[in-house]
Amino acid sequence: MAIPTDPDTGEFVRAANHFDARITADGSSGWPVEPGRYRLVVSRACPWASRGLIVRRLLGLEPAVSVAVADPIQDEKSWRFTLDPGDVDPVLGIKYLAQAYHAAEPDYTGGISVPAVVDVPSGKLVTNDYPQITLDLATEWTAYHREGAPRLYPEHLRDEIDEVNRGVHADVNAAVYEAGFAAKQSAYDDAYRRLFAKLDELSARLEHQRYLVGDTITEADIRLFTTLVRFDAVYHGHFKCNRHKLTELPVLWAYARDLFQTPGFGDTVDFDHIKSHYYQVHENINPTRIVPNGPVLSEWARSHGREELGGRPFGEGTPPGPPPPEETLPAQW
Ligand SMILES: N[C@@H](CCC(=O)N[C@@H](CS)C(=O)NCC(=O)O)C(=O)O
Repeated sequence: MAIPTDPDTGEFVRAANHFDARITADGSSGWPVEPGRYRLVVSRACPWASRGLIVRRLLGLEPAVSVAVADPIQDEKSWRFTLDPGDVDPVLGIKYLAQAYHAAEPDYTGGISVPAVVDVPSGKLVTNDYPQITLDLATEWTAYHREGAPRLYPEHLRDEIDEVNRGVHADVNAAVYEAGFAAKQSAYDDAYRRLFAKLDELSARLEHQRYLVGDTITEADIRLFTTLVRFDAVYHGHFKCNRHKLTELPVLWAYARDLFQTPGFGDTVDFDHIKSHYYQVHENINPTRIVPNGPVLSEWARSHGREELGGRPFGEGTPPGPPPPEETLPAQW
């Protein structure tokens, strides 16, 4: 996979999300909320797509929004459904996610990215606008949330969640990629510095409070979690984010384990998909495509002790039940 970088600065250039339609409860966008109508296409390797998997589980949206899981290894036509019988997604009837992009816009020549929400009847891509996808699952799909679903983006906390998310996006979620894909030392140095400064700041914030905003799980925790859970497996080595491992940052490590052990988080994580994607797809930074054997994953099950900080993970609500059988992942250690 070619990694676009700025020739002058050596900085990684992230493509914009081109399809940004919204699915709304009142249907005013032209895409009404409707159970069974949309398919969320993800890779379990991808941190941006994994937000959607977690939110869907926490909110109990599995019966309303189905999921297609792409092969973690893209080929030259990008994401493909080679994990499914006949290499075809059984609901959309396509081999490549690109077919949904081209059904929406035949002349589209941009990147084919996950997460992507596809309209099942027409086969057209509706949106790949990942920050909005999860917010809309939390706020537009409320009629189909399970009983006891948490409020992941409550109105009275939105300003604070948005502010935390801005910093986490720039200096954590995106910064690991900017370090890993930098083509010049200065670009790498800058991303590395911002990343670890932000992780230090987040460690201080989370030392005495269980969650990032308020005393319950919110969208902010989900966005931080998807980078932390990949940290030692891929970002520390492959992306050279190696001042410390997550396991050497006691507060963030306990925070990440706490979330991992919360139903809806760890049960969406597939470390095999994560490792095989990063190490095999980014051939420019790992030309041998060898996938490392470590790290030891059973540590994720270790107790975290953060119950002592109080907090109510689901607020007035309750944890979700186990994932549906067809989405249950094999034991990973
Ligand atoms: N669509 C977003 C973020 C999602 C994203 O980067 N997904 C990755 C996988 S982690 C992907 O699908 N990359 C393939 C591509 O953009 O062509 C973006 O363009 O920045």
